[in-house]
Amino acid sequence: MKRAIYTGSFDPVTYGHLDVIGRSSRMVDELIVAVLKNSAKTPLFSVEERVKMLKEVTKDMPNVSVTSFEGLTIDFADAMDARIIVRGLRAITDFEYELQMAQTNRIVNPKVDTMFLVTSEEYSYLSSTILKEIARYGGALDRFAPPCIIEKVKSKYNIKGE
Ligand code: COD
Repeated sequence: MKRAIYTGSFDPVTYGHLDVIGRSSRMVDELIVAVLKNSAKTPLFSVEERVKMLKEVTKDMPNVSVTSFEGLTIDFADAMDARIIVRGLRAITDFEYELQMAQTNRIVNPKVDTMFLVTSEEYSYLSSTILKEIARYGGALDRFAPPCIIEKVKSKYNIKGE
């Protein structure tokens, strides 16, 4: 049984995340998508809201489950009996942090490997932060996330639907 975890803030989930979820879920038997609790960042959505949104957008992916976790990613991988940590790489700016994290995690637990998926070209610019920034200024969001997510972002910012 090949089980992987894909962790992140997902505040909120974007088409970039969904692309990584779709592609990696086809490589493994089971993919656990997990929202980190108590991240240093101040989130727009609560952990529960983010889990709910992820569940909604992955409901047609039978081998994908969604949960939340606290603490270190590597400990969560161990607790889930997963041997693969999935991460997405957008630009060279992601690389330094991701390399450091992957190497540290392998020192802590050599049984777990990090698998990097290079972003699809159309999502290389995309992050939850960019989405929220555009939302704040009332820009069009339809290329960034599924309609059900955009609706929730708009209601957080009190933006009326078109
Ligand atoms: N295309 C491809 N990949 C993407 C895209 C995109 N457009 N957008 C995001 N991604 C990838 C990111 O590169 C990342 O791999 C993943 O999706 C999640 O992204 P985010 O932005 O939602 O979440 P992050 O990166 O802010 O969250 C990272 C954690 C908070 C989960 C991370 O810091 C972590 O694991 N922390 C736990 C503590 C820990 O174990 N620390 C490590 C010490 S070595």
